[in-house]
Amino acid sequence: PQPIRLADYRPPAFLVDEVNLTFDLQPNATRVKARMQVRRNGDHAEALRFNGERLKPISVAIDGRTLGEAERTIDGEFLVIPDAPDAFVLETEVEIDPENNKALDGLYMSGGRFCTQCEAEGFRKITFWPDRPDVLSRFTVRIEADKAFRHLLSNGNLVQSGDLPGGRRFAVWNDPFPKPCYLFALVGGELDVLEDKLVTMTGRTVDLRIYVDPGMAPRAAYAMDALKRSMTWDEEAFGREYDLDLFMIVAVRDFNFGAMENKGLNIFNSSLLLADPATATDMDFERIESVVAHEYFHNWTGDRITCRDWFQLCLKEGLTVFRDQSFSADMRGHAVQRIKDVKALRARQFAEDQGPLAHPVRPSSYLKIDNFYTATIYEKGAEVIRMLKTLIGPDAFRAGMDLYFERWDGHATTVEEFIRCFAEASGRDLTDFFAWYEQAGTPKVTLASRYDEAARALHLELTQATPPTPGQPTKRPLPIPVTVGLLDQDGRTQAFERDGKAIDETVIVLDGASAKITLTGVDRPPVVSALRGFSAPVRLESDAEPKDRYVLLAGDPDLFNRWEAGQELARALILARAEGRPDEVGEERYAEAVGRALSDQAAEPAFKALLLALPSEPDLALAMRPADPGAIHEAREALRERLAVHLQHELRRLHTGLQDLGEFSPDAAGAGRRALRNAALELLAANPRSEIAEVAAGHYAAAANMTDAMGGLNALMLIGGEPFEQGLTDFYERWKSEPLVIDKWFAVQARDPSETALGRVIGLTAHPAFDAKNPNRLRALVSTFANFNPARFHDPSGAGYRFLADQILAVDRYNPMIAARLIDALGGWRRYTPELGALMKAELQRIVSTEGLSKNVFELASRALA
Ligand code: HT7
Ligand code: ZN
Repeated sequence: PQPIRLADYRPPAFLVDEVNLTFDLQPNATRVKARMQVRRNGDHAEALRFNGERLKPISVAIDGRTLGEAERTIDGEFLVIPDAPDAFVLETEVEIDPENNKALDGLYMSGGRFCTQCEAEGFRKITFWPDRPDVLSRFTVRIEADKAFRHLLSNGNLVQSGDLPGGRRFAVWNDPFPKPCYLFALVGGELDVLEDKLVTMTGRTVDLRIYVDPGMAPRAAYAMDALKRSMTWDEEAFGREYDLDLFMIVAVRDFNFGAMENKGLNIFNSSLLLADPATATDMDFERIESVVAHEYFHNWTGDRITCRDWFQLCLKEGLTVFRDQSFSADMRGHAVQRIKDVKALRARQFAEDQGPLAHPVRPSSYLKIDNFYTATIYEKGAEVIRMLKTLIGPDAFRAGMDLYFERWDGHATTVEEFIRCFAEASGRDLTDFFAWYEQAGTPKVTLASRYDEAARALHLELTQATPPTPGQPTKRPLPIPVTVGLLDQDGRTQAFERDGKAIDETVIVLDGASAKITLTGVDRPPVVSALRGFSAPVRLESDAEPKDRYVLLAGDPDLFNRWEAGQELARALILARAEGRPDEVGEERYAEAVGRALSDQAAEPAFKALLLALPSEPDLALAMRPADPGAIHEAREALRERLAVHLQHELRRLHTGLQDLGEFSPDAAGAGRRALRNAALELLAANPRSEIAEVAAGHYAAAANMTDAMGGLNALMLIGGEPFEQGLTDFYERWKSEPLVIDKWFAVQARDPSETALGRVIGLTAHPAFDAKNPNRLRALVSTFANFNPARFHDPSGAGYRFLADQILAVDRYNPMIAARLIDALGGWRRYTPELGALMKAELQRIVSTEGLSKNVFELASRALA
C-alpha cells in the first residue's frame, strides 16, 4: 500500500456546496440517495473522483440524466466521472448493509439501533463523496424508517417529522453550518431522553437532550450537569457561545472510541456517558465530565474551524484536549489534575516516543489515518499548546485564540495558520517553536547547579538532547520553558533575583543546545525545584541528591514537584532493587517521609492518594534498560510490602477515618476522600498478615457505591485465593445484567498479577458474557491484560504474547481499527530483555505474514518491526 504524504496535499478538485441525503433505513439493505450541488474547484480538467467503499451502486445521474456504464466507472474505491461539467447536480443512489458492519465505521447497528461513525473516513462507506475534511457542505437529511425506530436524528435543526403509510416514519433535519462529512451523524431507534435547557451568554435558550437506552435516563443526569458546566465554562474562559438551538448526545454500546463530536449530535460510547453511584466509579464520573466537555468544546475547535487535511489532526485534538484539561483543572483542582494528566502523558505518549511508532505531533505520512489517533497527537498536542501559553503569557494567548476564531471561523485550516495567530497577537517570532510540531521524541533536559555562597549566586547549566526516532536520526534544539523555584534546606520558599527583580519563581527558556543562567540574591544554600508544574513534556535529569528530593517531598509549594519528588525516590528504590544495585535512597527513610506527608493536615486527600501510589510497572519499565517486567514487579511489590508494614497504623487510621457516612457526591472532595481510603486499602493489601483479607472482604461487602466495591475487589485480587474467588462470584451474580459493570469484572481479572492469571484470562474469552465484537468488552479483557498486567503479559514462555497476537488476528477480520490498537503492547519489543524481545518480535512477524491482513494492522505491525 502507498502512504499518503503531507507534501502531496492538493486542494479538492470538486466541491459540494449543498447536499440532500435521503436514508431509507433497513438493517440489511439501507438505501442512500444523495443530491449534491457540485462545482469544479479551480481551472483544471481532472476527472471527478469521489470515494466509496463497500457501497452497492444503484444509479448515478448528472443534471437529471442517468449516466451509462461508460460515463462513470467504479475504480477500486472511487466513483470516477471523466467528463463532469463545471457546475452540476449529481444524484447517486447506493445500498449498504448496516447490520453486517462489524467494523463500526460508517452506518452500523448497535443494540438494535442505527448509528454512524464517520471520522475519519467512514462517510465513504455511506455514500459516494469527496471524503476529506476540506470539503465543507450544507446538509439536509431526510430519514425514513419503520415506526419501531421511533427517534430519527441527524445534525442541526429538526425541520419536519411525521408518519408515513405502511407503519413507517420520517424526519427531516437541516444543519445551517457548512461542515466536512466526517461530522455527519445519524441515529435511528427506540431511546429514552433526558431533557434540559441552558440560557447562553447572549440570552438564547438552547434545548439539551441526551438519548439513552430505555430506562437509563436517570444515569445521564451527571453527563447533563457536566454539559451545562462545559457550555458556561467555554463562554467564560474562551468567549465561545453555542450556535444552534438544540444540542443532542446519544449513547451507544458498540463504539470504537470514546465519543464523537458530530455537529449538534455527539455520539458517545455509553461507558463515557452513563453513571450513577451504584454502577460507576469516581474515575468514571471524572472521565465522563472531561469527555463531555471535550466533545462539546470541539464545536468551536473542530467543527466551526476544522482541519484542512488529516495531517492537521492535532489542530483540533491537541487544542481540544488542552481545553478539556483546563476545564477539569478548574472543576477539580489544578495540582491534582496536572499530576493525573502528566501520569497519562508519560504512560502513553512517552512510551510511544521510545518505540518504533514514534511520530511528530504533526506527522508527515500515513497509510491509515485511524492509526494516528495517538497519545502524541492528543496529549503531546495539548502540552505544546500549554507551553505556548507559558511562553507568550495568558493575555497574548487569549488574544491569539480570539484572532484564530475570528479569522478561521467556517474554514478548514492548518497548524501554521493557528500558530501565526499567536505570533501576530504576541508580536513574537514563533518560527523555532514550530519545531515542536515537526520533531518526534522526548527531549532529555539535564540540569546542573552550583551555589556560590560568597556571591549569593546560583549558577544553573541546562542542556537538551532528543534521542533519534524512526526517520529522524538528528534532532534540533527546541524552545523549552523550564519553570524554576528555590527552597532552602529546611523546605522554606527562598526568594531570589533575576535581571534585578526579586521573585519566587521564574521561567527559563532553554532554546539552544545548552544555556547558563545565574540567579542572584540567593541567601541560603538552595534546593532547586525545576520544571515546576511539568512546564514542558521532557525528561528532566538533575544533579539533585536524594536529600534534596526529601526536602521537595516534604514541602515544595509546587504540588506537582512535591509529588514528583516522591515518585523519583520510589523509582530509584525500585529500580535499584530490580537491577541488583545498592539502595542510595533508603527504604525506611522513604517510608517515614511518606508517613509524614500522609499526616499533613493541609494537604488534600486526593493529593495524598496520588502520593501514596508508587510509579506503575509500565512507567518503571520505561526507565530500565533492558526492561525486565518480572524483576520490576517483584521489586515494586517488595517496596509496597515495606510501606504497608511501616505505615500500617496510619493506613488503618485513614481506612477507618475516611469512611463515607453522608450521602454520595461525585464531586472532587468526595472522590478525593474515597481515592485516599481505597489507596490505603490497596497498600494494606501488600501486608502479608492474613487479617488484611478480612478487612478487604469487609470493605467490599460494606461498599455503598461502585468506587468502594471496586476498591474492595481490587484489594481482594491483590491478596488472591478464596476471598478473591468469593468476591468475583458475588460481583458477577449481582451485576450480570449491567454490561458496563461486567466490563469491570473482566478488567479486574485481567489485572491480576498472580501466576494463574493468564490461564484465567484465556478461559474468560470463552465465558458466555465475553463478546469480542463489543470493543468495550474486548478492551476490558484483552487490552487491560496486555497493557496493565506486565508481570503476566511478559510471561517468559511467550504465552501472553501469543494470546495477544491470536486476538489481534481474530479481531482484524471484522474490526481492523480495534485490532490495530492492540498492536501497541508488542511494539516496544526492543526495550525488553533479549529473550522477551525475541518472543515479542516473533509474534509481530507472525502477524505481518498473515494473509488478508487489514491496512491498519499491517501499517502498525510492519512499522513496529522496521
Ligand atoms: N474526534 C473523535 C475521534 C474519533 C474516532 C477516530 C477514529 C475512529 C473512531 C473514532 N471515534 C471518534 C473523538 C475525539 O477526539 O473527540
Ligand atoms: Zn477530540
